[in-house]
Order: sequence, then C-alpha cells, then structure tokens
Amino acid sequence: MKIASVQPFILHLPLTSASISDSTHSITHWGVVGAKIVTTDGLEGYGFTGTHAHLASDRLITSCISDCYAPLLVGEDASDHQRLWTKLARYPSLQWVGRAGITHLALAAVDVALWDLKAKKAGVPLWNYLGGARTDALEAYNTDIGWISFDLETLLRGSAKAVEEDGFTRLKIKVGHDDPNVDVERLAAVRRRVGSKIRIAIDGNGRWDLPTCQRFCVLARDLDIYWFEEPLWYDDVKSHATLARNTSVPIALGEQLYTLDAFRSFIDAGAVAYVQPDVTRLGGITEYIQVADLALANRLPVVPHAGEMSQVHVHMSYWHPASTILEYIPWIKDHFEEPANVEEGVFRRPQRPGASTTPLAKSMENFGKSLR
Ligand code: 0YR
Ligand code: MG
Repeated sequence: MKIASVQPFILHLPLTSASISDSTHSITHWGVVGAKIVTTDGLEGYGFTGTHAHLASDRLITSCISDCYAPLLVGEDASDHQRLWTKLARYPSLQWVGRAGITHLALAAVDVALWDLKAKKAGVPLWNYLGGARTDALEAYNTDIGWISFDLETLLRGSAKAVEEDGFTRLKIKVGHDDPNVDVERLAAVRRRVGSKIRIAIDGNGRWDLPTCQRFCVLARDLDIYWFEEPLWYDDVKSHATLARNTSVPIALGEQLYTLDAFRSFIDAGAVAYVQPDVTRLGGITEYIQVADLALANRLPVVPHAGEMSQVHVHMSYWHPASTILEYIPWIKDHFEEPANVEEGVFRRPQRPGASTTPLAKSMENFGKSLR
C-alpha cells in the first residue's frame, strides 16, 4: 500500500435548511475539506475535516496538505498510520507553527484517509477493522431540530416531528440568548410538547460567562436537561470545573479541543461528564482513539461531536467501548457513497469497506471549489 499521490479537495455543500445559527456561528454551507490518497496498487482513501465553508481558510488547510504533508507522505506505506501520524505532527518546522488549528485539521483529513485505506484494503467496514461492533443499535440524537435561529413554532414543529414521525428519543437544542430566560422558555415549551420521556440535551457553543451559566442552570432545574454542552469559553478549564461542581446538570465538551492533552486537562479537573472528541479536529482517528481510551480509563461516556456529520463517527461509536450515543445532522450524508442514515432513531451500521468517507463523484464535480 505505497502512497502514490495525495490530492486535496474542497467541497462546499449547501445545508438542508437555507441557513442556521447557533449562539456563535451562522452558516449556509458545510465545508468538506480533505484529501484523496491514492496508492500504487490503485486503492483510493478519502479523509476530510469539517469547516464553515470559508474558502480562504479552507485553502490554508488544503495548502498544508499539498505543500507540507504530501511530500512527507508520497512513497510511504499507507498502513503505517502511527508512524506517519508522528512524522507529520512532530515534523520539527511544522510542529513549530502547528500543534493545533489549521495544521491539525489538515492532519485529521490525512489520518482519516489512511484509515479509510486500511479498512478498504482489508475489505471490511472500519468498525469491523477496528475490532467489531459493541452494539447492534447505535442510538442517534437529533441536533438539526434545535437551531437557535429557529423561531419557537419551527422549534416545536421540528421537535414533535422528530419524536412522533422519525422515532428519535433524544434531541439537542441550542441555547445562548442574551437573556437566558428566553432559552428557559423555549426549552420548557419543547419539554411540554414532547413529554418527560424524551432526553433533551442543550448546547451553548461557548457563548455565556460563568455567572450566566450558573443562573441558567438554576432557572432550568426542573427541565431535566440531559447535558449542557460547551457552556463556557472552550479552553477555560477552571470555570468549567466550577460550574460542574455547582450544578447537577452534566457538562459535555470537546468539539473545540485539538489534543489529547487538552482532554486530559478537563478530565483531570472534573470539568467534563460527557467527552466529545471529533476525528475532524483532533488529529484524525489515531488521536481520537487515544482520547476515547482516556475517557474509558476515567469511566466517562464518549459522545463524539460530528464534524464529519457522523460519516466516520458511526464507525467509531459502533466500535469503541466507551461510546454511548451519536449526533445526527443530515446536511451532507447524501453526498457520500454510504450515507450515515438513521432509522427509528438508530444509526444504520455501515456495510461497505472503509470509513464511509468516499464522496459521490457527482458531488465532487458539482460542489468542488478551486484550491487557489
Ligand atoms: C454550526 N454541534 C455543534 C455547527 C455544531 C455547530 O455552526 O457547526 O452548532 O458544530 O455545536 O454540537
Ligand atoms: Mg456543540
């Protein structure tokens, strides 16, 4: 499995709603920014990171792949994921400018492509290559009904449909208005609409400060919140630990953390209950496994953030023993050969060889952006 070429690509895929917002981001497209790695024996591996489809910064990622990483990869054995990960991540002059951000997102894309190749070479889906499935039924939770930009009527209609027609038993709703009472009222209305049995998580996307979060948790105490995701600024270990001590609502975080060390800091401080690694922000599958193992060693559940919209995480979550449930956002799945589909609230277990990262040829053609 010698690497013959590394070919970056950028796709900007329109969302299924015209646009959405959480408390900190407003977007119309999802960026699928990655690499096709071709081997001398003719296999093609695909890996990608997830972005908000900002072309100038997407091009920083692809130029890192083509100009910095490709020369280090061509001629190497694609099955050597561990050695190649270290070669890229610890390459002295790249480590000097990287360790997080653009270079790490590029590393994620390359690493996922290597794992896709390994599983394709073995002729099995990634979950099977990694060691087999821990469960027959990976439960999904629906994030796509709960955007902060949805008015109350849309929020209620979407929540009711997800539960009554689509079979979801778990929802996630975005919070983070200037006045937390607005969020409490929206959540109370959803709770009344879907009933007490449905699990409702919330996501603040890092908008509020500690006093606002503490006030919110008091106001929301009767709403049975399953977890409070990214309540505070992403890197602030101390405030998350304080909030975790002062509320009974479990804290979830990790979608903005780039490294194993960052996860260790939050876990050691008792600042996180639900661990949310993401293969597209950590350095791919290789580092995701390290974080999931760290969570397991601390007996904490792993609930990945779906920066690849669950195409890869469905494999990780069917396999890794610390996994519980998985995020469902249906924006990009239909652009892939094997979409991460959900039926009756359960993710279909992938059957094709690889990591479910191979885009449809027609999507590459129709939504590809030029790299320069
Ligand atoms: C929209 N999921 C998240 C989307 C999502 C963001 O910007 O990227 O809300 O990543 O927090 O849990
Ligand atoms: Mg989130």
